[in-house]
Amino acid sequence: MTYQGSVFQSATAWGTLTQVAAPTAPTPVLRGYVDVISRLHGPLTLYGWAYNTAASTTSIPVEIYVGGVRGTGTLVATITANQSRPDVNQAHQITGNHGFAWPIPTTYQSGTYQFSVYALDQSPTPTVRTPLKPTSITLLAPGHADYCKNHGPCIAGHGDCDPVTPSQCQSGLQCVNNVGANYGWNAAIDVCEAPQPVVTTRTETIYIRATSPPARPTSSASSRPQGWSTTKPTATTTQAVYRAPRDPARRHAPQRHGLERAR
Ligand SMILES: [Ca+2]
Repeated sequence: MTYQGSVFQSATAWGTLTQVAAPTAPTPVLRGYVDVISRLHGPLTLYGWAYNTAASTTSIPVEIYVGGVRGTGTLVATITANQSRPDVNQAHQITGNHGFAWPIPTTYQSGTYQFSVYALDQSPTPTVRTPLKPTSITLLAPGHADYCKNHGPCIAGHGDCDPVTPSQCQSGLQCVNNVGANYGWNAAIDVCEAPQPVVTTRTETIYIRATSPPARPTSSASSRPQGWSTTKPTATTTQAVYRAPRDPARRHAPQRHGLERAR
C-alpha cells in the first residue's frame, strides 16, 4: 500500500495522508521469431529465438503446438530458449542466450504438419503468452515440391530437390532428376541419392568344345549311361556302341544322318 502526502502538525490541525494506487509493472513485451525447419545441423529441427524485453538477460520458455494455434492445436513441447544466438543479441543489443532448437519427433517427419510457437513470461499472473511469427510454420512431407529447399539439405531418398542447387542435398549426395516414381511420388520429383558406382561392362565369348562320350559301361544294361547300347557283331562278342540321345524335337523330322537312319 502506498501513500503520498505529508505529515505535519500546525497550530490547528494534523496534515492528511492519501492512499494512492501502487505503480503497475509494465506489461512484458516478448519478442521472437520462428526461423526455419531444416536439417542444417543434422536432425530435422525447428529453429527460432525469443526473449523478454523487460528481462533481456534471462532465457525464457516457449511452447510448441502442432496442428494449429493455441486453442486449436496440441501442445507438444515446452522448451527454454537458452541457446546461443549471437546474431539475435547483436541485432537487438542484448545479452544472454535466446535461441531455441526443437528436434522434430519422427512422428511428424513423414507427413505435412503445422507448428505454432509461443513465448512465455510466467512471472506475471496470468502468464503472458505471445505468438511468434510466422504464426504457423508448415513442415511439408518429403516428396512435396521444394521440400529440400525449405527443409533441407535432404537426406538420401528424400525429394524434392533442385538438380542445379546441389546444396539442397546432404554432403556426398546428388540430386537426381525425375526419379520420384521410384519412391512413390510424382515422376517429376527430383530425389537426393548416393552416386551410383560406375559399372564397366565387358563382353566375353565362351567357346565350349564337346566332351567325349560317357565312360563305356561295364555292367548290366540297367546301369548304362544314356546313349549307350549294345550290339552283337558276332555270336560270341558284345560291343558297346555310343549313340547320341535322340532330340525329342526332331522326332518327326526327316532323318538325315546315317546314324539315325540305322535305328
Ligand atoms: Ca523434376
